[in-house]
Parts: sequence; structure tokens; C-alpha cells
Amino acid sequence: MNKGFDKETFKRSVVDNVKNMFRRTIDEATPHQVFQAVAYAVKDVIIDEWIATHKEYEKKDVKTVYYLSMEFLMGRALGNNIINICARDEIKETLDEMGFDLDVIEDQEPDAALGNGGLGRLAACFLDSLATLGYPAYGCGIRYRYGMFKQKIENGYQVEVPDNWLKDGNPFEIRRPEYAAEVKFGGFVRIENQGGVNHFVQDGYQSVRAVPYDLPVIGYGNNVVNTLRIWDAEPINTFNLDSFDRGDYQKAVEQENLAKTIVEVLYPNDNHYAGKELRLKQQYFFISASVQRAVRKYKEKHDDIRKFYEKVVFQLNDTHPTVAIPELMRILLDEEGLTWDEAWEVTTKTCAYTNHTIMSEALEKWPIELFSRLLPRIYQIVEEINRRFQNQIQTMYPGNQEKLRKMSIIYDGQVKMAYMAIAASFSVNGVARLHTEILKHQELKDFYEMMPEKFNNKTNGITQRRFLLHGNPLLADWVTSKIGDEWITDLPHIKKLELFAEDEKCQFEFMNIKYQNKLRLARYIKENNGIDVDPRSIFDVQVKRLHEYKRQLMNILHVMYLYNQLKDNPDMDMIPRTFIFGAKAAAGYKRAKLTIKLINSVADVINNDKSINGKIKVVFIEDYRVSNAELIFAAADVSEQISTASKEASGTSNMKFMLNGALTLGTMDGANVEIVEEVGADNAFIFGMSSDEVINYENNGGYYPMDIFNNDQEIRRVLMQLINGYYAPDNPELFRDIYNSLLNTKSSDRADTYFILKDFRSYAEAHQRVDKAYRDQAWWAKAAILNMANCGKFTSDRTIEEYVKDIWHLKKVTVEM
Ligand code: CRA
Repeated sequence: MNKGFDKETFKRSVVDNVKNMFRRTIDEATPHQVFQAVAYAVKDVIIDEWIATHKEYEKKDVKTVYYLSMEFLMGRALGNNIINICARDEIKETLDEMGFDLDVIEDQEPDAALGNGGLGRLAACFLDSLATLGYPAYGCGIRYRYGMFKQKIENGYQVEVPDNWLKDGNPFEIRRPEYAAEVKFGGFVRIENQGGVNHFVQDGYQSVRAVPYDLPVIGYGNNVVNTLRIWDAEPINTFNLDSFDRGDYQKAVEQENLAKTIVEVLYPNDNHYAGKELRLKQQYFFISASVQRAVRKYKEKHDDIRKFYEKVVFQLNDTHPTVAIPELMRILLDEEGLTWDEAWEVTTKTCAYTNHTIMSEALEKWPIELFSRLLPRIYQIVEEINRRFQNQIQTMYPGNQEKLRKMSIIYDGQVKMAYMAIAASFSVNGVARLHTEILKHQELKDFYEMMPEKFNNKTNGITQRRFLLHGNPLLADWVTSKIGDEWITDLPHIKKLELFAEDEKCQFEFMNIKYQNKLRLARYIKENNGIDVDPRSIFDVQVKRLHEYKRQLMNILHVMYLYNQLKDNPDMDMIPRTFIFGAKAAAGYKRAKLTIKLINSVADVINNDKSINGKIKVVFIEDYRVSNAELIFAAADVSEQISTASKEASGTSNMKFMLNGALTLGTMDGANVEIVEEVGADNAFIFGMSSDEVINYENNGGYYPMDIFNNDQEIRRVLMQLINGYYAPDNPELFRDIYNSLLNTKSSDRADTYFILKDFRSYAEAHQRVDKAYRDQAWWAKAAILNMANCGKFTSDRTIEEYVKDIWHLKKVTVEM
């Protein structure tokens, strides 16, 4: 309950907003206009708290974390903001009285999709937790004109449609031109001797004006409002006669273009580095602006820049923001006049790095040519960082040339961003226990041996406010009715649900709520995909970015296998199953896109085959994103977390499913390991090779999938259906590439790199356990309730508290209103 909330004031605010913004009366307004009016009314409610929070931060002179990230996958703001100001019921009622349905109003808002997948959504969950826990924090990112593309499915294929999310404006953002900063690219470095001191001056450059837009990040029920600051690029001086006069016409045009292109679009790659020049520009653009601003803000209150780290910590969200290291060095050396050693001390006490993947294709390595051309002064500094780092290696390992070569930041014509991040950060963390162990003992072994004190684990988490309280109101209310509402800000309280796990009435209530949520999703699927699904079937769900290592292919091959069994034996005893997929493929990732086509082709055949009595349905949900994810998690029975062990650093959808009472069908990978540890292996369906086994095979050149093909008839039959036109009668060769990827040793990659055939039998057997288990509804309900009861560890509130305690050392602030 929000005590300060006044219905009449709110109504008036909405009506006035419609009038002022659209010159319409409230009954003439479109739903979208009502959405905007309501959003502005909510902003009215929080604006004083936003101001008060920052006043409090200034008064207390707090230490602040800057979470530097190329991605913030925020999703919709309105519903979440209403929840966090604790006015959901009041606003719902108020709108009801005005003749509007809050759910419909919320549906008008486009997702803020400034991110790809897990990494971007993690950043968003962290912001929610930071505000809720009352920690001073800025999210710093880019105000992309176009976010993650919208996915349309046409004839079974993914088609990318631009996401023009800002076309109707963004009611929550505020432009802050007073904090604009200039960011320089290219040109050359000149040394100027002034009074015996050398100064480095960048000349002949192009520059853009970085202008921040602030978005409120509202803490739950605590008056704290933090800021997500996203930077827009504007031309430094719009075209003027001056430039004509000085013959700078060309430069003025170029600068205008640079400003336009730099923030144009989010690169749609998840876990994959493409090495595009524009991407490096984006990185330096938002980092330079954020670091400049942080330094300036610090200097407003403090005069000793050598103590910068006492008030500021930069968390680098993967290597994407790593230029923050040389950029901070540049400012300290060239603008603040510190010596190298002084500047290095400040920088290395300010920066901390999170690694999110061991996938080698994700490692950022910039060609020297590109890097030094675009950022000439920054490159000089990187060279010096590397020179000194090499000295350090040599001191520690005298004469060890191999170490030097392997650990060098600059090597083979490339700048290795991860190595720079490790060398210059005081903390290096992985995102789940297994992942951190693999970093320490495999991928980053040399670095761990050299500086073990830097390495630590911070297992990821998710916010229960969005993914249960907002996304699943029926279940949220049910939990609260059983154990009170402390879980909203203290998730481990949910453990108390254990008391109800064996209670028949509670089991029944839980299953009934799940059923209601399945009905809700079935309606969504009908409206958006035109497919009828049976809400009584098992909803078996895999939603995440499409990637080979995540093995959506194994899932659909298993569906093909099951379908074969049903065709042979239509009376086969099985609980009807709805296999639900949702996944975007990076626009240039051919095999991933073909996998989407395969899923849709299989869906076409199976969904239209009357002979199997609807025992299997396959649904590909178009345009998987934060807003429909909330509906999907709420409705899931089975959570597919089937990555090749060792490849998924953490995963976070696994946690969202668990929170909503779905059972995990998964490998011992990423955070699945810890999920199983919390809930017990009996309440999950675990299968497949361990990460040690996988790594072992990899170190020994893989395995022979042909052996499986030759010896397992059923698997062979499925594979043959990829190339005999069974699912593509008009083009039997359509799925040849997928077939080859699994079997062909001629291709340059190893065949079946992700051990799909190797794990297949174990996966199929786990599916049988699911089928068997679901028959016992009491058991299933109990296991589902136990999953919820044991998900306390996976709140991002816990993750943030660990970052604060071990890395950031922030103090909590309270805001009185
Ligand atoms: N793709 C990992 O693959 C992890 C998230 C957040 C990822 C996930 O397993 O849950 O990060 N890695 O830590 C990544 O983006 C660049 O690396 C991801 O989202």
C-alpha cells in the first residue's frame, strides 16, 4: 500500500496529461495516449523522491558504483514502476473507475530492449536490486535509437524488423544537456612542451557531443530512486557558415554523420564478437562520456583526485567497457597531471571486471591498426600498460617466454581486452561457481596463478519483483497469503513455503494457479501464433537466445524422435506435451536461423497431424522478449536448461523458471549446479555429461558421432529425416547444414561440437522421467513448491549484497519523504 497515493489527484493528473499532450479529452484518447498520460502521472509521483535520493547522496558524500554496460535489457517500465511505488492496487482501481484496464494500458508500452539476452537482463535486475537495497548506483549505457530487433516469423523463417522503440517518445526519460561531454575520435597525438612538461594533445580528430538521458530506477517501497543514464550522440556544432568559410564543410558533414551512426543500433550478437569498427566507437563513446562525468562530479566536491577510488567504483560488465581503463588513465595523466604510478594506483583501485563467458568466439580482440587509428592516445596508454605488465610477468617468471606470449595484452597484432581488464582491475569475477572454477583452472589459469587474490565468484541472480510479483500476480498473491510478503524484499523467506509442500490443499491451489497461467499463455499463443494448445498438457519450455551451445537443436531432435515413436505406436501412453520455444538468432548467424526454420517446420508437420491425437504440440513464440517472458515463466511446468556442460556461464532463465515453480530439466552447467544443490537432485531432472567429461573430450580432439549414428537406429532415423525431405518436402537439402554439423568430419569444425548426439539418449531418458513424474500430480506439485521454496539464493538482491561486501564497499542510504 502506498500511503501518500491519492486517487483523485492521480485521476486529474491523467486527464490533464491527455489534454496537454494530445489536445484530447480522456474519452477521445487512444489506449496508447492513455498509457503515456498514466506514465507521466507516475513520473509525477516519483520525481520528488528522485530528487531527494540524489540530495541525500550528496549530503552523505556517498561512494557510488557505476555499472558500465553496453546493454540494459529493461523491458517495460510502467508496470514495474507502479509495483515498486507499491501502488499497484490503487492505480488499478483508479483506472478501473476511469474505465481503463491497467493490463491493456501496460501492453501499450514498447519494451526497452537495449540488450541481447542474459548479460543485458542481468544489468537490469542489478539496477532493481541496487535501488531496492538503497545503494548509490548509476547504470551507464547507450541510448540506442534501435534496440534489439523485433522478430517476425515468415514461412517459418526469422525476419528481423527494426525496433523503433522511441518513435512515440519515452515518458520516463529526462534529457540532461547540462552534463553533456565531448568525445574525440581519430586524428593524431602531438606532444607539446609547456614549461618543461610534456603534454599530450590530440589533434585533427572528429568529435561528438554525448548528451545523457536519465531514466528513474525505483527501489521497492523505500523512496529510493537511482538513475540509469544512457548517452545520445549529437553533432558537436551543427552545420554553420563558419565551416564553409574555413573549408571545414567536409568535416562538419562527417561529424554530423558520426553522431548519427554511433548510437543508431544495438549489435544483435549474444556471446559473439564481430569486430566491427562502429562497435568500438560505441564502446569508447559511452565510456569516455561516463568516465569524464564521474571525474567531473567527483571534483565538484573533492580536491584530491588521487582519492577518486574512495568515492567511485566502476564495474565493467564483460570486456565491452574495458576502454574505461585507459580512458581513466588518460584523464588522470593528461588532464589531471598525475604521474603514471599515481594514475595507475587510482585506476586499479577503481575498476573491477566481470567475465560472462568462456566461449572463445566472444573474446574481444581489436586489431591494432583499427584501435590505434580510432583511439590514438588511448592506444599509447594501452601500449604502456602492456609494457609494464610484461615487466611484471618477467619479474615473476624470469625467462618464461611462453607466459609472456600467452598473457600479453598486445599480441599478434591485436589488443586483447580481457587481459587488459584483468591486469588493471582489483577484482575479476565469474557469474556462477562452476564458471568461476573453469576460469581459474582452465581459461584464465595463468592469470589466476599470477594474481589469485583478484579472482572471486558472484553467482548471478534475478529480481523477484519483476519475475514473480509483476509477472505472476496469482502466484505472488498465493505466496503472500501463505507466508506474508517479506519475500518481496527478502527472497530467502520463501523457504517457509516448504511447510505447505505436502499439504494437499496447497498442492491443489498451486496446480490450479499454474493452470490459470497456462490458460493465459495459451490465449497469448492463440492470438500471436494462431496455434491451439491444450492447457492440460505439460508446458515444456526453452526460451533464450538461439545458440548452438544452448542446444535448441537437441530439443527439437528429441521432439522428432518422440514423434517417430508416436507414429509407430499411436496408442503410446504419454502425457500430452507442448514444446514451447522462444529465441532470437543473431541476424548473421546462419545455422541458428536454420534451426528456427527447422523448429517451425517440425511444428507444421506435427501440429497438423490428427493421427497423434494432439499428444505433441510444438510452438515457436515469435519475438521472445522481457514482456512476454513474464507470461511464459508463469506458465511453465518444465524448464529446459540443456546447454553443453561448461558452456553456459550461468544462465538466468533457469532461476526465473524456478521462482515460478517449474522443474528443471537440465545439465550440470552454469547455475544449474547450484539450483540442484538448493532444491535437491530429486526435485529436478538432471542428465548428460559433466563439464569435466566435456572438457576432457575437447582436450583430446572430440569424439566420433558416426559411432552413434551407426549404432543407434532411432537416432539415425531422426538424422535421416533432416535430409530426406520429411520436414521439407519441397527442398530435401534444406537442413543439410544441420545434418553436416552433427556428422560431417569433412567440415573444418569438429563434428557435433556441442555433444548433442553424445547426450541424446540421456536426454531422452530424462524426458521419460518427466512424463512419469507428471502422472503423480501430488508429487509434481510438491516438487514445484519445493523449487519455489528453495529459490531464495537466486535473488539478485543476494548477488548485489555480495558485490557490495566483497568488491564495491558501499553504504546503504535511507530516504525519508
Ligand atoms: N550470453 C552467459 O552466456 C549468463 C549471462 C549473464 C552470458 C550467460 O550464461 O547468464 O551472460 N554471457 O551473466 C555473455 O553475454 C558476453 O558474455 C550471456 O548472456
